[in-house]
Amino acid sequence: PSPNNIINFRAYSTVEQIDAYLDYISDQYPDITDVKTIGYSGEGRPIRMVRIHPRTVRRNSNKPKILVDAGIHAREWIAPAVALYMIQQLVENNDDHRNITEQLEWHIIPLLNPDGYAYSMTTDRMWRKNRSNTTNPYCSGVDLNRNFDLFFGGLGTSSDPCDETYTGKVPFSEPEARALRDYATSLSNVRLYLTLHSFGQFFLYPWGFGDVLPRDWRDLDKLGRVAQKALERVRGTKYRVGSSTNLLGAAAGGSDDWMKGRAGIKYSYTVELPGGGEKGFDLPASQILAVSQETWEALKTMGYFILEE
Ligand code: ING
Ligand code: ZN
Repeated sequence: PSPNNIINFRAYSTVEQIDAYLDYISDQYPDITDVKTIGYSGEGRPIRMVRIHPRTVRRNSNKPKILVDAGIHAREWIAPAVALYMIQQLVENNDDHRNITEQLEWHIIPLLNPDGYAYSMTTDRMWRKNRSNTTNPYCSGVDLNRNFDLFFGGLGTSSDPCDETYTGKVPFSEPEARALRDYATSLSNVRLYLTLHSFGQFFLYPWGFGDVLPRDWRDLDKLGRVAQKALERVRGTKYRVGSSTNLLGAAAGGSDDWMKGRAGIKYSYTVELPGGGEKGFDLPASQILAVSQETWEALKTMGYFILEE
């Protein structure tokens, strides 16, 4: 394969660069990857997914799967960067971790909210939501992480389109949330769901809708701590593990709650990557590689856990 000159993890990628990298992956590694468009954003951008699916291995459609998304929130730029790093490692460096690429299937959506991301690059660095029109002509955007339908409109949400946590009018009003829902529903045997956000250094598991825990919370806590330890080993970065309500306060309608409560994915986590810069979301680009490397160690370890379980 020709060297990849499209992403280098020394700068944050634009939507166009992310698309170009996915095109490159799909051209250069057709035997390992499927790159698919799973839906379109409100402004018509494709929402794309990379499936790591080596043809050299006996193909079994019911392999255990790991579903990862990033960039639900526009300003959390480190999240898509880490997702691209994961894709690069799984596709271009797969000798280091053959078992988890061959015996598991990874489905990675590196940029769920391309409209918001583009807007945060061109116009408003602190933009969080998507860019859809609302009932208020002065305020646009829905918080995609409040648009899922487990306890839609509950604690930690807003029905005011001018707020950062605006739910949208109805559950799944937004094409980006529907794309993720429909893609998850189309897969069988998904064992682990990870949604990459920033910031705060947490492995969060359900429930986010309120102050109760899933019946199997001990299992989620255990895998969270496995990831936490693997991450800390790299360069000492400390994460906390717990339910999102217990660690951050309730926020209903999130994707992690839906994946566990409705899609039946046992292990579902929101990963809050490290912050930096002035506002926390503007982690300097010089940190992308170090954050990606330590996070990838944790996520690989989660892969091995899923494989052995
Ligand atoms: N934080 C999450 C948010 O959507 C969260 C917190 C986690 C809410 C899990 C619900 C479930 O507000 C960020 N950084 O977006
Ligand atoms: Zn977020």
